[in-house]
Amino acid sequence: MNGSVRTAEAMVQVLDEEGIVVAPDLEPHLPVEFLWRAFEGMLTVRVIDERMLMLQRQGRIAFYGAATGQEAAIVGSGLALEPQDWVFPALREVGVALLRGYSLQDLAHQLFGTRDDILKGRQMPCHYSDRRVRHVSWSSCVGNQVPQAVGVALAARYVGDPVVVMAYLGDGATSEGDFHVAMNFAAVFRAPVVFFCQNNHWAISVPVTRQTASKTIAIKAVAYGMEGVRVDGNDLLAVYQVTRRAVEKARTGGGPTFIEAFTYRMGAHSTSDDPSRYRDPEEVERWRSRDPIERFRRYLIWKGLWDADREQALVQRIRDDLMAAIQKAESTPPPPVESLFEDVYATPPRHLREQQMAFEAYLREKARWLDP
Ligand SMILES: Cc1ncc(C[n+]2csc(CCOP(=O)(O)OP(=O)(O)O)c2C)c(N)n1
Ligand SMILES: [Mg+2]
Repeated sequence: MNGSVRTAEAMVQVLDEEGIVVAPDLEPHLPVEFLWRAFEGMLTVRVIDERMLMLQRQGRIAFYGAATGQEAAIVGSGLALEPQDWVFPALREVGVALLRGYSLQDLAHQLFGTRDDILKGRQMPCHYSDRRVRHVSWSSCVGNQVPQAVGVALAARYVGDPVVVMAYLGDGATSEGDFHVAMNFAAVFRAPVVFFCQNNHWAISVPVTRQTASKTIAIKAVAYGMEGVRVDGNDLLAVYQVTRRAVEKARTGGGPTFIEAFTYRMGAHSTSDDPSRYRDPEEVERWRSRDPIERFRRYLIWKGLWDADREQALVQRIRDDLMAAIQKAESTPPPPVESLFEDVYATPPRHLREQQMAFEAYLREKARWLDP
């Protein structure tokens, strides 16, 4: 049904905070190994965040933005995609790329900006992208990716390519003009796109209550004639169900869906931020009891599928693999400076060739000066 206020206001939930199924008709009954893959995906995001925040504090990487608390929204939505689908991420969705084949080694090279970084060290740390897994580069400018995603979705439809495009965005991005342009265009032209908004309650220091006067974020979809769904973003099964449905609907010509995943940013916005300056620690404590990983673990226990040794071995393997990836990245040199001139033009124009020659002369001069 298009434009239903009810679904845009109510909250889809499969698991309660104790990990018990409260909506049996919505429980997806996934194979055991699929459930463990989801668990692994969430644990991976958590382990990476813990390690990288430490490395940033030690001065070994320049910048980091954690996704702690949002793992179910990220992994539950990522698992609903097919390999041919395209992802236009916002700030915190590298966990989606990791599910689709981006490796811990790729991630480490990106954060250290090494010679073997897919992006050749030209992006800020955390701005991951990899065409092999159809994870498009995000610009730091909030909201830019949303109309781009709609454009790609429409282009795919014109050429008859049955892909779905996933546009991730934050609650803050819903205040950008780009968001409204994209929503309108997608609904009018029934683009095969899914908008997945992680409402983590904060846009740096701006709370969601200052972001919008609407009752929910999902309800915004109604005015565009689009289905809006609000889901408990810390409930992996609910996120998976809702996203899977939206992806299938988009793929079969049913048009776009807007999903609001109700979640919480447990940590700082990024390593450049200090949330103690603007938010109440009690709020953070209240959300701690809704930890998405703990909730999913409880579900596995309740189902009789959890295994303490298996989880411990899994976490150990993720930690070991990550440590090995970090060590390799740290011992890999940065990209050669000459590579600065590559990749913009197939045939570099004269002014760029002149700059390149001047730069190379400067490097020769510097080398002579340092080693006469
Ligand atoms: C156009 C623009 N305005 C402001 C900023 C500064 N900025 C970076 S992230 C951010 C908040 C984004 O909040 P949200 O969309 O909720 O995503 P979250 O960080 O919570 O995941 C802001 C204001 C920016 N990068 N681009
Ligand atoms: Mg936010």
